[in-house]
Formats: sequence, C-alpha cells, structure tokens
Amino acid sequence: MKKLVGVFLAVAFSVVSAFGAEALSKKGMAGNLEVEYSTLKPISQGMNLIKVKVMDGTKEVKDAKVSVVASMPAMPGMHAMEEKGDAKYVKDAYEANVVFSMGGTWQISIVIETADGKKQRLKSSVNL
Ligand SMILES: [Cu+2]
Repeated sequence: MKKLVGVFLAVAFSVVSAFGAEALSKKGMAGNLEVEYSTLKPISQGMNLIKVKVMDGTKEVKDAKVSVVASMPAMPGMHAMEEKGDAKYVKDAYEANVVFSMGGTWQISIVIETADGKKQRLKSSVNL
C-alpha cells in the first residue's frame, strides 16, 4: 500500500512539474539593440521554436538577418555540439527552430545583422 502511494505521488509530482514549468522569456542587449527571446512552451529536448524581437530604441527592427546558435562545450564522453537556426520574420517576431539534442546548459548566441551590414550579438544561456 505504501509503495502504491509512493508511485501515485511520483506521478502526481511529474504532472505538476510538467504543467508548472514555464515558457522561456529572456531579454538582453546586442550592442545598442534590445533583444528579447522567448518560447511558447517550456524549453525541452528536441526541436524548439524560438521567437526573437529586436528593438532599436523604440523602433522594432524587422529587416535584419537573425540567427540563433545553441552550443554546448565538450564534456566527458561527448564532443562539443552546435546547432544553428536561421530566423525568419513572421507576423510579430523572428522565428527560428533550434534542436537541443540533450539536457543541460546550452550557450545561446543570437546574431543580428542589420541592413547596414553591422553584426551584433547577444550572449545568453538556457537550462533544460
Ligand atoms: Cu552535452
């Protein structure tokens, strides 16, 4: 009986943590540009849609080339990994699909090349 209660609690907790996990939303600067990146669902192993908004002061930048690079340094038994997603401007934000092939901490680099050819980057990280 005790064992059964334990199993029940484990299931209940995993359901709570699945629903309790929050979608990602982070902000930072890439040079003089304010960058916000977010996901609709909690970030997880596999393919994730990442939305990126770029502001130059109060003006939204919609015509830049934006890419999202996720990388993880080598660890014991695993070579370094890098995934790149080129973003497209869709409706109200740039969107990129990025694959996280394993759990852990990933370095995120969002590269923004504005129409004037200037490249600026936001460095961040996510945990999954
Ligand atoms: Cu790894």
